[in-house]
Amino acid sequence: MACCSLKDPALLSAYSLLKSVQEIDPDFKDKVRVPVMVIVGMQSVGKTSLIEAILRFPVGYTDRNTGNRCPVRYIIRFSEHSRYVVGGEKLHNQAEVQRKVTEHMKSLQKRNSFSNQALTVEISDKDQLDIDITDLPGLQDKAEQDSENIRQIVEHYLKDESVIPVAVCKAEKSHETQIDFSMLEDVGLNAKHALVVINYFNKQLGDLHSVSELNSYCAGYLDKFKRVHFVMLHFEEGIDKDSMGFDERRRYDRALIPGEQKKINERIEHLQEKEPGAQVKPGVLKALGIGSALDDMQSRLSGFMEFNRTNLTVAVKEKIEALLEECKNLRESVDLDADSMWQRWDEYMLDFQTVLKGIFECKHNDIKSDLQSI
Ligand SMILES: Nc1nc2c(ncn2[C@@H]2O[C@H](COP(=O)(O)OP(=O)(O)OP(=O)(O)O)[C@@H](O)[C@H]2O)c(=O)[nH]1
Ligand SMILES: [Mg+2]
Repeated sequence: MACCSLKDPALLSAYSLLKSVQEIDPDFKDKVRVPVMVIVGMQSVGKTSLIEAILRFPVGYTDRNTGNRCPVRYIIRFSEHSRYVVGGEKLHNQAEVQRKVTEHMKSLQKRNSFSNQALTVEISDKDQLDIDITDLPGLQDKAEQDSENIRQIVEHYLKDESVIPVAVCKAEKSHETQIDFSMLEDVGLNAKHALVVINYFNKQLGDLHSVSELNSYCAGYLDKFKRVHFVMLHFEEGIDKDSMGFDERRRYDRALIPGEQKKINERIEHLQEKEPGAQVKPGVLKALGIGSALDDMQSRLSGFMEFNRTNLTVAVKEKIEALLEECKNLRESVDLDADSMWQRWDEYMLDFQTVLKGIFECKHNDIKSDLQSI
């Protein structure tokens, strides 16, 4: 499979369309399994920050006491025309998107309810990339009062065999102490299918003293998981993103990917100075940074479409034929009714003519008899 076809925007857009059709047509759901890509992880590991890194503006509703109460599906598209829709409501700008998502979460919180039903957020803009991804509420420790409700939502998504999970975890000292991953496996995460994003990499990267240490730290994870990426979704320590206004946050989010990459490069240069001649392994280099994780996420969706091209084409063709047949039947039934309506109208007009004729004849006879009587 050619590399560029793995991130084909046409395939990614077709994927979103298929998924939306499937949501409104249960019949189609049985015919073809379109996977849903979900972001899963413990609370506050940076799931929504990953979405914000894609969007390059804030959407998150982070409430330390309650967290998200339902999944949020983000349909993100590159387009020449800006379009923002949340829960079916068309909005004017990005700030309104954040406000609507927050309002939705607050209204669930007010009713003290949780929901499996995803809030759909559609964002099209000329600086967006193509992706369709669902942000799940963060899992909590068993002692927390909402933990069971959230667990049920996450399990509901993970039990679907076709799910593509993006598991976000906080970087630990080594892959061996990465215990939050086993908590995710407890709720049904299949490590083989998961794309693992190790966030909070700043701390670990700062603690590594040489290129060899970086290579062996990452190699531990790369051996354990099939697809893993090391990212810093908050690359500048000491900055309080949560207290920023919308515009300031957007500036931060826009600078995030290049800023993070710059920081990674500077750190590698520093480690190389300490260990002259040492090279970061290509597999490790490829796994560093938010950009590499986003590439991989897009490739998974595009790859699904490419791999299932034949099945999908057959299913879509069958669906189109079934819809055309339905259309034909509908048209015929309308035509039939129209015919019978015309026939009734003709009969009515004939009756009307007969009545008129009768009246006229009556009148005529009356006049005739009147004349005769003169
Ligand atoms: N220091 C540091 N903070 C981070 C990092 N990633 C995210 N944060 C911060 O952690 C907090 C939670 O981040 P979110 O992205 O909302 O986490 P989440 O996983 O979506 O949280 P829930 O939806 O509540 O489970 C925010 O204040 C982020 O700014 C990181 O890599 N380093
Ligand atoms: Mg979140």
